[in-house]
Amino acid sequence: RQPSRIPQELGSESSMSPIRDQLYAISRRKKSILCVAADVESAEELMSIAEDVGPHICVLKLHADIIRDWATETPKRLQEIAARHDFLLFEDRKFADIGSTVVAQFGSGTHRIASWAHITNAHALPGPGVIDGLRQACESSGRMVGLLLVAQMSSKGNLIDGRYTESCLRMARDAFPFCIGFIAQERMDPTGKLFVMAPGVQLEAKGDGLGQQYNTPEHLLKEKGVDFLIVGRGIYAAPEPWQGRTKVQGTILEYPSIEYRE
Ligand code: 5FU
Repeated sequence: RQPSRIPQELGSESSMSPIRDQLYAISRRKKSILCVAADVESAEELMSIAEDVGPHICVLKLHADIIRDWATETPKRLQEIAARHDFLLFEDRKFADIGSTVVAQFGSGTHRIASWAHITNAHALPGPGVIDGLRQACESSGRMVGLLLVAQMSSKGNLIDGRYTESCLRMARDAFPFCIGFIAQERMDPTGKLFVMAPGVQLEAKGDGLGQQYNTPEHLLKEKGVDFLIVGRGIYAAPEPWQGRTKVQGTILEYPSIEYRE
């Protein structure tokens, strides 16, 4: 079985971004382009989803600020599960402030994201200072985190237009290899150096009544050329016939298999 869509263009740039190399290596090993969004409110639920989907995913995406009982050991437990099941941790923080503020938001506070996340993301709106601040926080913490810029959103009526998206592409190129890709709805960088993770994915394209818009995996991968899919409720809140752990496992099998051809 050959992966059909995993980015191949590592070339001479391969060693420039260890996080990106790690992500691609996991993707190849596990034959998966799946990132599961675990938007649950307790640490136990988060761990349970991480254990269930772990064997099938390359990335677990979370919003640490949703977890009501986040504790010092929560990231350690996540890191242990991530290491055991071979996936990366993506904190979907969407930083969007001036450089000096994001230094503190990234490195300090309750969540100390820079100390445990492999990947995080930011809006490009404040300008390159947001990237510089995040990079500085990484340098201070002594660990490199991969940054994704939010170049497009899946939500209805969002204010991002083509010009903004183009500016994101330029900012991301300037910030490579710290910036390794985008949150977007279509392929951004023709060279493939910067990859795209697309949220707003379900097997049936509909919405959620709060502005979320879904596309099918086929559409995003084949028509839009994205590299990785982010699936949340389509997996952990899938309807019958799956229940509990089996629900997650049963659903998840539908996603990675879409990516691969014999
Ligand atoms: F940047 C974005 C975006 O444009 N759309 C999103 O849906 C991020 N997201 C996140 O992806 C959102 O915060 C959720 O964590 C996840 C989608 O979850 P769903 O349950 O698959 O709708």
